Amino acid sequence: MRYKHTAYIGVGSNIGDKASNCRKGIAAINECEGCMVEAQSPLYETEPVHLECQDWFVNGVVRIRTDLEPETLLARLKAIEHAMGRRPGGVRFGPRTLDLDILFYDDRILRTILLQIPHPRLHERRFVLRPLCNIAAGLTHPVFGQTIQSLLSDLKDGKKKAKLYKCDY
Ligand code: PH2
Ligand code: MG
Ligand code: MG
Repeated sequence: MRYKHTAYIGVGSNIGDKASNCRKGIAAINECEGCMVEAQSPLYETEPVHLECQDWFVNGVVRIRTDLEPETLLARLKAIEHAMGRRPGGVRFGPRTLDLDILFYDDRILRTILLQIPHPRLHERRFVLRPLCNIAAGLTHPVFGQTIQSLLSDLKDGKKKAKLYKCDY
């Protein structure tokens, strides 16, 4: 295998042409030196969570193979967000042109100020678990010891909506 590590990246946008922003973000990850996109979920239109008074998002998830260590990968993802017009200092949980979050990196558990892996809120987010289930239903969360399928079934989010984005099928 060319690349040693497997990571899952959450992709989201709720400003401008959201689906196009997500697709451009995914293409840019694949073009990164030391990364290749191995699998891609469909895109979903998702109800905003945490900060509800904003536009719906388009969300998806990709599985990548990479030689980059998590901190380097994070820096590359931030550079892609920046190139797509995102600037630091926006409202927490607020609108964004492109959001690229590391969800898992192998079965590593990392808790630093800069980076938390697995992503600390992924298990409570339908907009992550729903697309993740398309490409990694049997993956076990290294902290909770539950599969993605099981976390999705247990979700208590008041049935926040995540519906397939119309152009994907
Ligand atoms: N991202 C957030 C906050 N809320 N809601 C949805 N549906 N999708 C997101 O990607 C999202 C969100 C902060 O990163
Ligand atoms: Mg995010
Ligand atoms: Mg982010």
